[in-house]
Amino acid sequence: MRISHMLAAGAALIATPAAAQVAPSPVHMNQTGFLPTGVKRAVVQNGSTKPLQWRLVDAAGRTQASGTTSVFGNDRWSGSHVHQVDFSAFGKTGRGYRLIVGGARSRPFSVSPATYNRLPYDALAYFYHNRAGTPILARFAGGPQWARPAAHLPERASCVRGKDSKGNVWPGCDYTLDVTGGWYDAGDHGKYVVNGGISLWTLLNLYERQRASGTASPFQDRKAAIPEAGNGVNDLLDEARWEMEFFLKMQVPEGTRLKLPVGIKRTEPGMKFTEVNASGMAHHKLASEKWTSLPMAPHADPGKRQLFPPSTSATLNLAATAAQCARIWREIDPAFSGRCLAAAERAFAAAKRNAEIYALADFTGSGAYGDNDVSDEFYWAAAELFLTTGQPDYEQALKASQHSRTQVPTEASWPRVATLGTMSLALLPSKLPAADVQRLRRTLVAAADAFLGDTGKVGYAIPYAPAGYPWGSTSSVLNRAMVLALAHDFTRNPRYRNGVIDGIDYLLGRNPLDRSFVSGYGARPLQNPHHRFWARQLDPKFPPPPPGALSGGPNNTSMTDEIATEMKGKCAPQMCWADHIRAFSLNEVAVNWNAPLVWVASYLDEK
Ligand code: 9MR
Repeated sequence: MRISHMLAAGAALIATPAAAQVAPSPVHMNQTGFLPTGVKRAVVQNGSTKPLQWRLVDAAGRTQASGTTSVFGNDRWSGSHVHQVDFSAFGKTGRGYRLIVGGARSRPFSVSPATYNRLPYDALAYFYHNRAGTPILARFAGGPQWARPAAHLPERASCVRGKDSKGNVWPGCDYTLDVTGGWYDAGDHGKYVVNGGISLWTLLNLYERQRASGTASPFQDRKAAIPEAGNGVNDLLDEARWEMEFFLKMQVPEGTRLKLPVGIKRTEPGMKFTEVNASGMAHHKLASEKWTSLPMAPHADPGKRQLFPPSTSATLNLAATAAQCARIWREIDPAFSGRCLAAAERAFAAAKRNAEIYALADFTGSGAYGDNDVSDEFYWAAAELFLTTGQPDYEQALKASQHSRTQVPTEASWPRVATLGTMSLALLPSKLPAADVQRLRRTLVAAADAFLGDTGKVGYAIPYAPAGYPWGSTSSVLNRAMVLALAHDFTRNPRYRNGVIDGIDYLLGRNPLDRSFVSGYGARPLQNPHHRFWARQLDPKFPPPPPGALSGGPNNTSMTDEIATEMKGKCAPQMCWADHIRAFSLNEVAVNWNAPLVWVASYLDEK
């Protein structure tokens, strides 16, 4: 803080390090420590082709464990020749341990059952910090630096109209909607139904999984610092409801006819618009007319905000999450549950009527979240609606879907959501025949096995070995970890829980950058995310990120910002990252990345 105050005087546009970062260590490991049980690994970069000796010493310097490294060799993901240290057998709780490998010494670390007792709360706090349409109060936000006035309150908008990037003239709509509330998506202030959907599902699924597995929720009322604490409802649900209420407002009013491109998958000049009954669909997003500049507190946003045309994918995101809402709030708040159920059923019917309306309105100022395969969204929504209602229509839609025959699912991501439906069906009681549930569980275990198969291929021993690292790669690791956790629930085989640990260890420091991708966690944490308000790197009047925000992480496949462009072609996949506010393709934060962090951190904190 003090450093940036000194450096930034009169130099607001020169990026200055927000705070000093400690020097890298040659021993790469989870910088927040280890749980007593489960896999414990470190990685060192060393050219030796022979194993190295390692010792684990306690705070007094006494050797507690020792062994030799496994020589992994050249690793294409880190671009280095690496050795792995496996000290899983050591499980003695304590602090101040160090690993000495060859000549290299680690930072002190702890082994403790409390390793993950803060992260679930800090990761969830991300969502409060990014609420739209409400003041963010110091007493909930963790300090006055994160407080800010209400922004986009109220938020009333009409549909985007006029020429898109290809000269198509969008007709707009003749109504405005009150779409106040929800979460900002990421470093920008757009509110997107598609990406909000997987995020909302993930938080609600955490609640449902903890109930299904008989685990006490860490988010019982008053556990989180949010205004709703004390209302008698689980705080995780309170946070999720903030987004759900916004989703309900994004639904197209009854009796609405709109001119939309039907069946067209790519924006092209001269697109044909066809009038359709759009009632019950969901608008794809609410976003600015132009990209706003950085830094910018949400309440200072000068821009015009617009509703974007409804899309089939957004409509099905609404159907799926509103179906979840309907069953979760059934007893907690029957009226809200009823609103959710009605919205979900209307949305599903609207999506069936308008099954090929893709997000094509190509205007600047916001993310596209375009997706021209909505078969997985249909499957997901049918699964959630079937679980909630037991209606045969939804079961038929489910069974007719190609996704019901997937043998080895992939990890979910915002455009690929079939696995979300499978996870819900495998987890929750339903009218599905027991044999079908068992089969779905086996497919998730098969996915988990495939992920574990990747661990052996990667120098840093993580269950993730894509040809290239995508935008938001940290969330791919976490979405895999969720499947691994369910595989552990279903089989009780510890190897799956170890896969979860390998994943989180990578995010918290066992990586070739020796960085933790989570703010406030680890010796070398994320400090300068791409975020308009957590923008201290650009202006000391703005705060740093609060603890618990996850960077999108290394990305060597779509390096589009000015920092990434410079690095392109010069970095191994896991090295294509920079802790810089301008590096939006490497270092943004987003709701769909923090949600699985909440899920996985809560899972690891279970006793
Ligand atoms: O997460 C999205 C990623 O999969 C896409 O490749 C990328 C480019 O379209 O957009 C990412 O989402 C961003 C969104 O478009 C706008 N808000 C910030 C999101 C995270 O970077």
